[in-house]
Amino acid sequence: MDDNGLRPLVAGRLLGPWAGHQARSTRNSTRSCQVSIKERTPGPQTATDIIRTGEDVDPAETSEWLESLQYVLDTKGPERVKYLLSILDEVAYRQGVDLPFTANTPYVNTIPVDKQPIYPGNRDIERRIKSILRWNAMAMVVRANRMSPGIGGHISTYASAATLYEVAFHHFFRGKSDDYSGDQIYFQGHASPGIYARAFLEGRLSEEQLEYFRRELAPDGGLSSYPHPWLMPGFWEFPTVSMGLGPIMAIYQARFNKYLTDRKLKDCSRSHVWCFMGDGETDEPESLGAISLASREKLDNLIFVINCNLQRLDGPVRGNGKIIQELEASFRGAGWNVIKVIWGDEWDALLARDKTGILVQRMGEVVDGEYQKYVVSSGEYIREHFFGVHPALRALVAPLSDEKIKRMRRGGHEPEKVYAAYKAAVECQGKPTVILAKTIKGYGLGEVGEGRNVTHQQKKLNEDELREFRTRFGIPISDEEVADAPFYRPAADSLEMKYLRARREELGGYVPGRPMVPMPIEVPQLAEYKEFLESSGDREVSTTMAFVRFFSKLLKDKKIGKLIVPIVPDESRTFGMEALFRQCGIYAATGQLYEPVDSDQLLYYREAKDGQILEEGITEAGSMSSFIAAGTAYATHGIEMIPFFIYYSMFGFQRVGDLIWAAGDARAKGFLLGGTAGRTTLNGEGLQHQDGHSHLTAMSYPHVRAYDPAFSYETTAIIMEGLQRMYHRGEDCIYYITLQNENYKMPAMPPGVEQGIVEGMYKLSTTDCGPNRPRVQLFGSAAILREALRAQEILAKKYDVSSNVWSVTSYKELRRSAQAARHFNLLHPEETPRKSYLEQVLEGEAGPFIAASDNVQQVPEAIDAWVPGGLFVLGTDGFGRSDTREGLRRFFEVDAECITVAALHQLVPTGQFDRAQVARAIRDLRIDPDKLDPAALHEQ
Ligand SMILES: Cc1ncc(C[n+]2csc(CCOP(=O)(O)OP(=O)(O)O)c2C)c(N)n1
Ligand SMILES: [Mg+2]
Repeated sequence: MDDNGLRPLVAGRLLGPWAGHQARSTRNSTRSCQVSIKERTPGPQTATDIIRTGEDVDPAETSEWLESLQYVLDTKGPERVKYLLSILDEVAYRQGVDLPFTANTPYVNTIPVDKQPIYPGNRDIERRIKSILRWNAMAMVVRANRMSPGIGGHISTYASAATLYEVAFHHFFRGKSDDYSGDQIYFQGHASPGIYARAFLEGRLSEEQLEYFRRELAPDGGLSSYPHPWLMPGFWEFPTVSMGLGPIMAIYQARFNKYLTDRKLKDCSRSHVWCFMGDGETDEPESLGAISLASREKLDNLIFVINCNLQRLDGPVRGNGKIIQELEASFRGAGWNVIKVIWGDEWDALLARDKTGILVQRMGEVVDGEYQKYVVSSGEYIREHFFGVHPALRALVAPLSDEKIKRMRRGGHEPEKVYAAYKAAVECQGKPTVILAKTIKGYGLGEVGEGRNVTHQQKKLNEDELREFRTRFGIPISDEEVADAPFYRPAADSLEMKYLRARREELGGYVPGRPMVPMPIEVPQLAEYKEFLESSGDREVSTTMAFVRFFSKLLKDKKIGKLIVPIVPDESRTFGMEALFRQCGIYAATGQLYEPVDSDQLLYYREAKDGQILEEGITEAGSMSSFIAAGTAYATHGIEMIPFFIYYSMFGFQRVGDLIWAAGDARAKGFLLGGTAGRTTLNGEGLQHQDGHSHLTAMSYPHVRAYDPAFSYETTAIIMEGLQRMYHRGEDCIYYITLQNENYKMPAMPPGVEQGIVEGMYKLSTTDCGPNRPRVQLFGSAAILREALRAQEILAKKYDVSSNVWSVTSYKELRRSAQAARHFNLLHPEETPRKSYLEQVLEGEAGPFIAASDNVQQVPEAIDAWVPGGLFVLGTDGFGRSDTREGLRRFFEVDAECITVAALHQLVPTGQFDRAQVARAIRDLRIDPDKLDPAALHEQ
């Protein structure tokens, strides 16, 4: 034997059974968190025992190879085997042996039974607690649906995940205590009844609250259907039920924890981020879309627990395949530590007895649809269909009764296995961990739901079914009472309750929980930023440029500068923000490991461990997830952070609208800056970029204050007000501010307009053409405000028409305050009617009123009901086009000439202008009366 222990190996040939799995995987993974070959193949006792049922053209030679492998394993250990296999792999590869790549390991538990740690809890008490939780969670849904049929709810999700949660509740989840933020836990939305059931036992929720599950409008309030910090502010931390958002938010939460630690703002190094999700949920692109970020950033504070019950709503997740293997390959390929928890301990004995590996092979070849079928089948069926395919397998279970075969559990229902996986996950260093736990959907529901395709929707149990459930889980409820499905809570001094409380005390308190401690911080005053309220003189700048200059000063602000989190998805240069790279640095957990190509320049691409900017790359979804993590840091970590997420406005509400909605659910705070906004202002980019509808979408987001400012002083006043409102007064809302890239001279802020800017509108300019001349009111926003001002001139000079031009900064704010007043007046007919800001400022102003916007017409139309005589609106409905700004504004009919015509047109019904005069104006202003309707899809 030579030094490498290679003697018995036949040169140039590779080991059959492991070549694909082990050798390749060694090449593709780092050392930490690895499990040895022996650990990963619990079936055969030794390598030489293995039987290949496939073709083996030279069994004697195979044996020789296996013997040598076994020899090295026994004498030098697994590390040596790994090394040798990797060398063999490489040599073969270089000589053109094309080994099929697989990131998979065999379909068995990653942690073998002999590596399982001793379970630290009292299994018996924990089982009793879990049974009570199962009962109460089920009863909550059943009772709610008896009280109001159709109210909904889910039983089977929690039923399959109860062990996964309970092991974590008793032994892992850390509560928030003192200065320690605890763990951040993303609970799977549909498992909420189980989490409520636990809070009930813990005494955090009352029986009445449980009674009113999904009845939040009940007199004393009920429980929200799913995790929702806005509706249950002290309880839930993270909204998760829009599938896929939990996983991506969790990844960026874990990264944000590292960011806070690296910037020395808060030590989050003891926190873990746990994300529980369904296997069906992994089909959402957001679920797996950011997993490579997690490994790239070495997020060893992140643990995904995927409940692989093999079912989603309609049926199997992968009937013809294996979701666990598929996910294993994706996560291992992305560099995660993957722990499979597939089989319960009854299977360990079988695996130990199987000297040939045929059981592992069979486990691997059966598809998920078949495994699901076994759940609803008898032991006899399983014996025939699973074990019956090979005499060796059949022999393996010959001593077992059908009943025993039927009761062999899956790993996700076995606390020891789950505990082992969690322990390995929290101890893992240098990479994130995913636990793939195999379970049964609707576990414990018996014939009504366990493993059935309809189980997701199951909400009703009849008396017999309730009795069976009660008996199976040993709930002390009598036969007389059981039909009522009453809630059950053991006495406060019972063993169960004492144990439950003691475990949580030990782990730092109850979870979930979201403390609501107001933390007003001092923010700068507008007066400190007055240079941004002044005229730009002869300099033509855009609102984007003005914002960036202002932002750069804000980042240096003594009071809040370091709390700001600038977030950009690869658009800094688009917005002229590259100077910030140098000023603040780009966050990089590793620091900068290379000399940047522009290092000789002043504004070089500076990455740093304490960098402030989150340069996310091209992912608006990831950026938004960072925004949420930063914007909720006040609740999660007790520290106010101020995110500014700057992006192409087209790729905001339309692209990641669900995440913006989740930010509201999560009560996030901060600023969204929609750059390059306006359908005609971003002119050359064409239809994929020109946003003329984000303000329409924003209109429907309850927590968003949306502004479309025209001038630097407006933007500045809005942001300063936002800082006051969110960070000093403690309101949770999000400011959405659109920025444009058209350069023009910025005027100085006129006196007395501050309130109007934040409330939504103010009168900017007036012309007076004489006492008997008609007067029109022109509303303009953002860059189109200047078209309204030009129209004012045309109207005065060419048509002797007086006008007022109003800058409308926010139709949404105007509408909201008008709605609030109307709501009060509707229900208080005998009281003095309230007047909204909009009604107050328009009081005494005579129409006609004309609005022009770079957004769709529906945006200004939002206030139509409150404008005396109604509002005639010009907007940019339809697909964008590439052309000059002038061309586009004429095409969409929002330029000064079109505004002029609209104004004259509106004077016809008042008798102050006639139709012929309008027709003449159309000719004079060179508007083609037969031009295309910009919103038409096809030429008419
Ligand atoms: C984005 C989104 N699409 C659809 C749904 C509706 N939905 C709720 S649960 C569910 C099936 C869940 O299956 P899985 O993720 O496997 O969870 P399980 O209940 O099996 O644990 C679906 C489709 C949703 N909540 N969110
Ligand atoms: Mg599922």
